[in-house]
Amino acid sequence: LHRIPHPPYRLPLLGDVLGASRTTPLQDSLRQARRLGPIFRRRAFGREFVFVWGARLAADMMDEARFAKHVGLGVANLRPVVGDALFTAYNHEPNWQLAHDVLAPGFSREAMQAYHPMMLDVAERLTAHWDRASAAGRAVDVPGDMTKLTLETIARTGFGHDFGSFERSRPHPFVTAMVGTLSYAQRLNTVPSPRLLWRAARRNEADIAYLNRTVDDLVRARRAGRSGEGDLLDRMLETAHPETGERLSAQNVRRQVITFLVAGHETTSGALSFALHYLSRHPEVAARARAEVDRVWGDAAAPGYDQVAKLRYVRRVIDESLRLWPTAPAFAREAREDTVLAGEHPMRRGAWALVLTPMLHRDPEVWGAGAERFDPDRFDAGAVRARAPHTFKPFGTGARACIGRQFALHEATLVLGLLLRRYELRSDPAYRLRVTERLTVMPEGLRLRLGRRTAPA
Ligand code: MNH
Repeated sequence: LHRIPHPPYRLPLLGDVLGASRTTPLQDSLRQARRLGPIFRRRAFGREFVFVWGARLAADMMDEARFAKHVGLGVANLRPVVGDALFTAYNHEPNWQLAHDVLAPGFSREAMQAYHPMMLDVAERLTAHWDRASAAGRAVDVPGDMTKLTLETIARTGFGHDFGSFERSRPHPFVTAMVGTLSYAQRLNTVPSPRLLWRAARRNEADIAYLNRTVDDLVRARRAGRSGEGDLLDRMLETAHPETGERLSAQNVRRQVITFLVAGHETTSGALSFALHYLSRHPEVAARARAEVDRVWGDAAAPGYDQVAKLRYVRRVIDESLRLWPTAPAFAREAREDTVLAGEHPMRRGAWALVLTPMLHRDPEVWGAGAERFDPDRFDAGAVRARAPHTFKPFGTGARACIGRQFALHEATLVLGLLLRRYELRSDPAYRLRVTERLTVMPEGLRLRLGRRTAPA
């Protein structure tokens, strides 16, 4: 450990005060990373964390034989809400494998094809909303509207539920409770004792109770009413494990539903928002993407599943946005046994480090000196083949990688395709990208003006 660099000015308790901020711990870590190099440690509020971002070191941590997901920090703080559901389960908990095997078919290609018309339906509620804004010459609130879209998409495809987000001027109370409980989890990391947050803790209890109540209503409605035609909730309630015949318990279903509603929308919303920001700032990229949409979709009233899969360049725009701003910006890995990281840093069994993906995705040894530049061509097939493995990890890695990856990518590609086909995106020249952090990242205050395109759709 003593060989791992750390910032100067160490004060007890307050940690590395220089540059430490409650609201932007991630961006502070990115600054430290640039000063301290590919592996560094940082005290924050009484605890010490090791960060890894150099491509060679990070790739070694992706070795599933020696490393596994570590449930710590922000993830562990969510356990009072979602316990052993997929995202927060410890590796050894039996409900992880059970839920993974039962739910994985809900993310197969066949399942995506079944979700596609529902995704399209929700996306059309967004364009109806944006049509009104563009007709009135009003700027749209990009992160706000993307969050409405992605929440409605996962609620509809996963659980046959409608939060009515587009019909509300304020966020649905479920979203408020969810944001409340996520920020509380993050704040817990920044104080020496949770007792300092007693007032917030009481609010948090109320938020959790509201989340639970919403989900219980949803399950009750499903049990009383029609089937969801094989959606995630049907799977959770009806499907037995293919080998053991075991089913998810009622308590576990509640935890999974909250997990999917949360994990299934914040990150995708951020990814779409960053992509729209970059598209608005790179008209040549937007023009190329739009030309692809026009070519592949023609004047089809509604694109089919395959027509979305064929938008290769739009997909590269999303990949490149996720490179610069992976919206779940870090994940933790722990040593399964005593080992030596990259032949240099001895680690005891259970020792862990955070992989700082926004920095891994900017390592000049992989991405070159212009790594900060937005350039979707980094993801054309030849460039991807030429790159070392484990250098692009927005969805995590190994057995505990994101189960919703294809879902998120299909949804984001479909929505960007629809928006590019329909609107010109006009950015406010005065806007400078500011990134807000909860457990996920989002372009703060991003607003765009829209021009309606007349041709061809
Ligand atoms: Mn998702 C795990 C990023 C969309 C559901 N997700 C992860 C992890 C990352 C991640 C990183 C691994 C975390 C860790 O190692 O601790 N997820 C994303 C991003 C997007 C995303 C960047 C969108 C863009 N995720 C989605 C969607 C869903 C979803 C959409 C659901 C529909 N994710 C999950 C679940 C897990 C996960 C569930 C936990 C999987 C497991 O541990 O088995």
